[in-house]
Amino acid sequence: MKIVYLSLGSNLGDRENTLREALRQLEAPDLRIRRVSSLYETEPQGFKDQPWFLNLVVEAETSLFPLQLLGRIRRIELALGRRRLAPKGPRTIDIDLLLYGSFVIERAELAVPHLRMAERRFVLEPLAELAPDLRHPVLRRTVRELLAETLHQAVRRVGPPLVLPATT
Ligand code: PH2
Ligand code: MG
Ligand code: MG
Repeated sequence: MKIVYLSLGSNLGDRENTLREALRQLEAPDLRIRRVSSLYETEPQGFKDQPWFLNLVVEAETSLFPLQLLGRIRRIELALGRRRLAPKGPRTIDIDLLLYGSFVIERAELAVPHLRMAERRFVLEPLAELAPDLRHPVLRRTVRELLAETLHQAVRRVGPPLVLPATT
């Protein structure tokens, strides 16, 4: 079993409902969601001329291998109406694999840790809520340290963690 962190974001349609549905679809016998961060409204990074995002981070425990997990994520994105319009442009849902244990993976299909996570407050702020002392396996710096350098990006907490329906 590995502990993984996922970043979820939405800036089209009913953002909160889409995130809730994504959490519901992620939860599975081989991917148990352990903790969910608060909900944050965040200024778009990269391509600026698009609506603000709702973002959150999830901590999960999984028996899936990294590429299996990536396949699962793609399937859920498609099920929730993700269309690849423009790179970094508006999307109903984006689910990114941030960390897979302390693995470092650099393949054409998948890079872990996520290549831009260390420069994105919309990732670091919710991640710091769950795991401030977690160390980035390549940069060797904690989430708290990395966050301190991104505070110029606008991020505000807008609500408590979305509640998952109870699983049996
Ligand atoms: N995702 C991007 C690009 N920019 N900005 C914010 N605030 N939140 C995101 O989730 C986001 C972004 C590419 O996936
Ligand atoms: Mg992304
Ligand atoms: Mg993505």
